[in-house]
Amino acid sequence: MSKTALITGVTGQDGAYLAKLLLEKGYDVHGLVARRSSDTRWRLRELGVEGQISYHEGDLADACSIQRAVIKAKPDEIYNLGAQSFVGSSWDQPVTTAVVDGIGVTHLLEAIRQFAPQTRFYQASTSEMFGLIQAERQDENTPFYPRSPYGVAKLYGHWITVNYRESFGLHASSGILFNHESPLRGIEFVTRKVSDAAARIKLGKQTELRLGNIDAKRDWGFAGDYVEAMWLMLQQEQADDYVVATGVTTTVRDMCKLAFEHVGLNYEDYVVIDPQFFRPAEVEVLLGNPGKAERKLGWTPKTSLSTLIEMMVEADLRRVGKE
Ligand code: NAP
Ligand code: G4F
Repeated sequence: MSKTALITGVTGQDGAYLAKLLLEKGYDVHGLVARRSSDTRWRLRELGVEGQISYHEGDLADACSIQRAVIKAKPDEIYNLGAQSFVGSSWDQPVTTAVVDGIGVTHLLEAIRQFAPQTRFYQASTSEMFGLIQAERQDENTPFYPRSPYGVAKLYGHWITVNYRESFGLHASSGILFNHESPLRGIEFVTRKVSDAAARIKLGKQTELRLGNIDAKRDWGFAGDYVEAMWLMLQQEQADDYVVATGVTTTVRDMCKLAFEHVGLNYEDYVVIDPQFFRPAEVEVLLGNPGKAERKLGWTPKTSLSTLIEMMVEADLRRVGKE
């Protein structure tokens, strides 16, 4: 019998890649979709899976809609990927971020506890919880120190997941994922902002790229690799928490260099530092230790940063070329 999965955030970057992976594995895939005034399913169309998913209208802030989706979909597995996921916006919308990224997790866990206690649960936790890092390489035992309303909200989501596992025996796992990117990444995130700008500048459609703190360092991987780790977590007998990362950290500056070199340009000729893109409190460096995911899940990242950036720039060259 095929399994059923419910994905919140199915229209996002990770939701689209995960939906594709689960469909390839023979799952019946359901997606929670929030009501919006314009189309949000473009990523699902890009991956050719839009018509293969059953959609449930709902919002993580609305407990009734979450309960209804869980009762109707009857999922074996729930992947909670829905979130206000842009760190920068979390200072402008701190309460929405807390409700959706924090309380929204409890809405799901309560629905599972009351109506579907055998359902396995994945929570999309984040390396942003490490924030002001307390160890050079962050793993599952590193203390947290979030630096944004987003990080604080996600920390609540992480601990309520651990708490419901320990309190009620739910199969609830928290994946502490470091930054992961793809051609489907939102344009507001720095890798995609850079790949899009490199393509536009190359094609004569833009003249400069305005960025904030280019000395910040991130551990960047490919989203297509990371959704595999999410699935693996829910296939384990015991629920647990896992860091998913590449173990390599790179500055925004060097990532720009890779993108611009790919189109034969020097980033220094185009990047302008603009104070509006600096954050009230910065996470200067993130570097994950994925040893536990490697040992227990048999998961390793397959895509290097240079391959990932090339993939993103090539996709943006094709897209911008058609505009
Ligand atoms: P994303 O592209 O921004 O997607 C977020 C998804 O959440 C979208 O489908 C969005 O729907 C949905 N959403 C937003 N508010 C909602 C609400 N109130 N109710 C229901 N759904 C809502 O994010 P992503 O990069 O795929 O990330 C997936 C998850 O992993 C997020 O929880 C993120 O915080 C977490 N995470 C991401 C990374 C990373 O590097 N990508 C790393 C660690 C953790 P619309 O399309 O309608 O806006
Ligand atoms: O691409 P970013 O906006 O991603 P950030 O803040 O690391 O968050 C992403 O990864 C988290 C995992 O660690 C996720 F939880 C979260 O949902 C999201 O997916 O910024 C990366 C770095 C930051 O240090 C930022 O200050 O790039 C720096 N940066 C420099 N100039 C910029 C810019 N970031 C953006 N978005 N735009 C700039 O112009």
